[in-house]
Amino acid sequence: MTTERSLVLVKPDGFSRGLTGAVLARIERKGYRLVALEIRTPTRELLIQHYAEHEGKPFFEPLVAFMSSGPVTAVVIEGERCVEGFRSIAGATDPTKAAPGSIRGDFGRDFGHDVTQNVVHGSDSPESAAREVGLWFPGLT
Ligand code: D4T
Repeated sequence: MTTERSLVLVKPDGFSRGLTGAVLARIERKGYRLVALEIRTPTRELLIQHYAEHEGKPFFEPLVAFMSSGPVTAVVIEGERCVEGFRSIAGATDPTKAAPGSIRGDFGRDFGHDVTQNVVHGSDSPESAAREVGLWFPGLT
């Protein structure tokens, strides 16, 4: 068994469009458990740490500005290979390329090759997940 945890964010576009419930339903339908959940507007400081790997890239500042523009739903999920599994449920980064049936494929909108607003975030590896869960939910054991 390789039960693991992942950090999922319903980004400001998804939250403001009322898609949190639909995202959570897909997570639960897949069999993953919800371990922690909080609605909050992330600070710039948190986002700079969260997106540290992208610092210096042209989309970094717009990404941090967008992600701190309003509430997000931050969720820790748990389940067998849920890091890879949630990435699969989420679909490709670009909502136009994301497969139909995935969250981004079904809900993501195209803003002209700008993929900043793509509804959800999911950790991309178990190592990233551990780091991100620690950042967003420091008290979680
Ligand atoms: P996240 O991390 O939000 O789940 O998205 P992905 O894992 O699918 O994509 P990513 O880490 O490569 O990008 C993080 C975040 O930056 C935005 N982005 C990305 C952007 O605005 N322009 C770009 O060219 C890329 C690559 C979208 C997601």
